[in-house]
Amino acid sequence: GLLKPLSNLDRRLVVVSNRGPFTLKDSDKGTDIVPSVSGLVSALTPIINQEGGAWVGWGGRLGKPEDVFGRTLPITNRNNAFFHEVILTQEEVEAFYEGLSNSCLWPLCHNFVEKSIFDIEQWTNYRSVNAKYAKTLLRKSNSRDLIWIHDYHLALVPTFVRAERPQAQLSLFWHIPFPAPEIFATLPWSRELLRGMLNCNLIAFHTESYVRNFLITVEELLDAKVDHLTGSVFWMGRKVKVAAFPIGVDWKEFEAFATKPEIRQKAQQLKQAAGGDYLILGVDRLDYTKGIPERLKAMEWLFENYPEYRRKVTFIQIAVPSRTQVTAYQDLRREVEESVGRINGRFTEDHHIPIRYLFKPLRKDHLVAHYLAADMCLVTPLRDGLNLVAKEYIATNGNYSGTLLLSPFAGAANQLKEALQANPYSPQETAQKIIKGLQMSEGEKKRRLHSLYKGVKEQDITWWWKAIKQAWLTGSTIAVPK
Ligand code: ADQ
Repeated sequence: GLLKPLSNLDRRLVVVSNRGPFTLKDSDKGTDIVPSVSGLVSALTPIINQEGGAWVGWGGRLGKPEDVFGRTLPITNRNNAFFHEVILTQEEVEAFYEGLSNSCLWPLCHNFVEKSIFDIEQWTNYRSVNAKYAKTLLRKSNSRDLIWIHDYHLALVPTFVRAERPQAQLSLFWHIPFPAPEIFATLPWSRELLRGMLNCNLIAFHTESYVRNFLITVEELLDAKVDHLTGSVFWMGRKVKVAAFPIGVDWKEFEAFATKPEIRQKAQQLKQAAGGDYLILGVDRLDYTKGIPERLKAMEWLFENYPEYRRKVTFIQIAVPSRTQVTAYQDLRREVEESVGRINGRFTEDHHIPIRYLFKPLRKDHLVAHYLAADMCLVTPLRDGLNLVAKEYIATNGNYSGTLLLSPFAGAANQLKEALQANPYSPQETAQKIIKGLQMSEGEKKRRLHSLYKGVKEQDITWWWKAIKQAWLTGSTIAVPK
């Protein structure tokens, strides 16, 4: 029947995501356990800490096909939340993770159809790895638990769980864009994947436009009955709720970092070392969706056409190594490094180096020091589910100053309306908006920043989970604060 209001009593939260909160590494001396670094892990950790429960995910260790379950580790020191490690084989990492997830679904959902590799063996492997996660999940949860599945890696998990446990409470959060139906339809296994998602009770995306795309896609490809007004799909005798909940950040954490004297001092040192009058920053995983080569072209165009800025502007690009086994990412790295070399070769003057480039992850306090030091942050992806860097930059600088230049193709642009916008496909437009931002009056900068800061604080990570939980337990959404 239709979704009835659920009681939250005794319902434990069980999270499942591709990577878990810890990465394990075996050596002669034993097993090293370190926290995993990703936007998803930073978002879910405070939630599981507060709610308690369980988290199923891969811990980075490889095994033989018969090794399904790994270790169980406490997440908190209150003994109320545990990580259950999934073991993958080398072949599974290549076919399921690097292959179908990151070389097929990732580019497809970001509208890079020409980059998508469609390989039936990888799809078969994706299905069996999803069954493997479901097996661990079924063993580590019971039918009263709230099972919260994350991202495009695990779209078939609901199918395997629903088959064993018809009454299960399942919700999926899709962290990347959901493309238009004609793009999604190019996936040879589009229908099986959609049926997998529809085994959930609640499917959540970052924006209304992804919700719209999803609803039209299930109508067109599955002939499902859809109510667009309430965001419901009627499927197999169940009502599936589909809604938008843009993820937020733990702004208090960034604000706390930003007030620390040693971090403020570090920020000052960074600014001084960069030289010139203005420091501009980009922070991304090195991914072709993030528009890094396009951003560099904009900087090159700026230095070429506005020579008066050559010694005044320094641009720091921090790129986190990502998916380094995938060819498209290796090609991108070469392209970026070649551009940085070319631009610095052309425009270095009197020892002022215009582009600084870091290819490594940063500690959070150093990352925040960079956010603090930057007069402007360029978040100019070609396509992005949401983009947390934009919100982190605002959370860090909300009480100080800073200008955000945002791509309209980032999901965050729906909320961060007072940011300057530029089309990343146009280096000229991007360069002109950078200059506009640098020349903006202090009053206008402050007005825009305060309005952005208010939104980031209102729709933070706590709001995000509360809103999802509310929709999940009642089947209806709560109003998004304006
Ligand atoms: P990502 O594509 O990884 O996330 P993003 O949302 O920007 O993109 O999150 C990146 C995270 O990594 C941020 O929290 C940032 O602080 C951190 N980070 C970036 N550079 C770093 C560095 N050099 N060192 C350390 N940490 C660094 C996916 C989707 C996004 C969506 C998120 C969350 O692609 O669209 O916003 O999930 O749903």
